[in-house]
Amino acid sequence: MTLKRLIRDIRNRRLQLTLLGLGYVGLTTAAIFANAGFHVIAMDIKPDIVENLNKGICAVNEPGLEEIVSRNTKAGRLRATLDSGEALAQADVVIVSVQTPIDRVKKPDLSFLMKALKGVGRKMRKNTLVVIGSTVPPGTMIMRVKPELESISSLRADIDFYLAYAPERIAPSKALAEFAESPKLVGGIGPNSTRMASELFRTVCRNVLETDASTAEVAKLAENTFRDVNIAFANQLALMCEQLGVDVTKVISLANTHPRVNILTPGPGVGGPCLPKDPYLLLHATKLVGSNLINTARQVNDSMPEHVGNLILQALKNSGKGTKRARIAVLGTSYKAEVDDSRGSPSEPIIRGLINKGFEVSAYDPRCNEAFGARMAGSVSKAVERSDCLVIITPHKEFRNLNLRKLKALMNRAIIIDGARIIDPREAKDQGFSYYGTGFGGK
Ligand code: SAJ
Repeated sequence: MTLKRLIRDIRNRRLQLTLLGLGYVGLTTAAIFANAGFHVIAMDIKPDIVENLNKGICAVNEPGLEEIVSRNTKAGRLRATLDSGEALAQADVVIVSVQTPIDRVKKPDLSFLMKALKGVGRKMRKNTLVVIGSTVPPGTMIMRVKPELESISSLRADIDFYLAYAPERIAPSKALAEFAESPKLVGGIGPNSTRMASELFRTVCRNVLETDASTAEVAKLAENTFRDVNIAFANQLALMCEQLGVDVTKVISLANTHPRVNILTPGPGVGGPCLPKDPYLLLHATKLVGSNLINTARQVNDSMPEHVGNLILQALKNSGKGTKRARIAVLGTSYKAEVDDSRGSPSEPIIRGLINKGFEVSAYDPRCNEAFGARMAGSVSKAVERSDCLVIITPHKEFRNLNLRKLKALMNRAIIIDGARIIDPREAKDQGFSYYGTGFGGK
């Protein structure tokens, strides 16, 4: 089959697409390609995810996704299986979207990816297009993926089969719109691979940016690492503002009026599946000499939950009644606003730290069922009932307009620790609260 014919088949949706890994990114990708008219078989090792998808039920809570999943499973364009052999048997295109976590010593763990590649290599035929969507450390495509697939299949990359890296940049809760609208990086292992993969993504993305696989690997990691470093700067500034007696939110909003300055938002810590991990994937591939901005930024961001814990202790001591048998109400356990995902959430170390100190902790989150060992409350009011201190971690919309007067009446002590900085300090004080917040050095 010539390159031209393959491209024609992509445009006519005449290819069978197999997706390996049905996490939040994989599931979104599978549903979007099926919706564009491709026949998609998706494979995952988790039986509940596979079973649900075949019933048209979506395992992740993403606005609009379930409707697409349900429509396309009914139409017969999307189905899931536990059997990778079956999923790969007829595949013309394979997209690999398995997890690439870091281990306890922050080293990349590529075992899921390498296992998936073994299966792909065995079943691959001439002209198959293989796309790696998982975030990977620089050099992985050239040094690990290409040799693995070539040696198992005895086919040559960019000649007998096509191989490209196409990292995902979508943000939870806006995944469908971002998949279509945000520029898609596509980096082939050679020119033919870039061409094929970019044709594929042009069927579902408005704007495809072509590059080579190694550049795309670094670019993907540079994005999230830049965000992490920028947030670390904001957090460091917050800690300094507390000592300097000024409010970091005012400082940042003034500094950001400069047309070329964009400081991100300080908070109780950086969580989620990407930012706490991707800087380590980037660092791992190189040997930096001297001071290391990226590691330092990680340390600053990782120190923020402890800082919130210290603000809580300080506030309880300052209240005159001490910390003994204190009851703490925590609002928010998801890692960021309006998502139900608690992976890496700063609430975890904060809540566990409080429990370890012998405090009684209740938690409420309108989206997320995780309580990290705290008593799960059903509402803000239930969480704060008889508490000594209200701690706000996740800036969910629901927490932005709290009725402070009502909450104060329910609480034992009127203390607010605003980790997420969403309460107006003036209003809290007017309602009789002692107010503490990340980067709030004001009076
Ligand atoms: N955070 C701050 N201050 C900020 C922004 C975020 O403290 O100014 C914290 C959040 O509260 C959260 C963590 O950082 O705990 C991560 O938040 P994030 O908004 O950067 O979002 P993620 O982890 O959901 O990242 C995704 C990324 N997607 C992928 O890598 C697949 C990323 O590429 C996007 O840039 C990002 O969403 C986005 O822009 O929303």
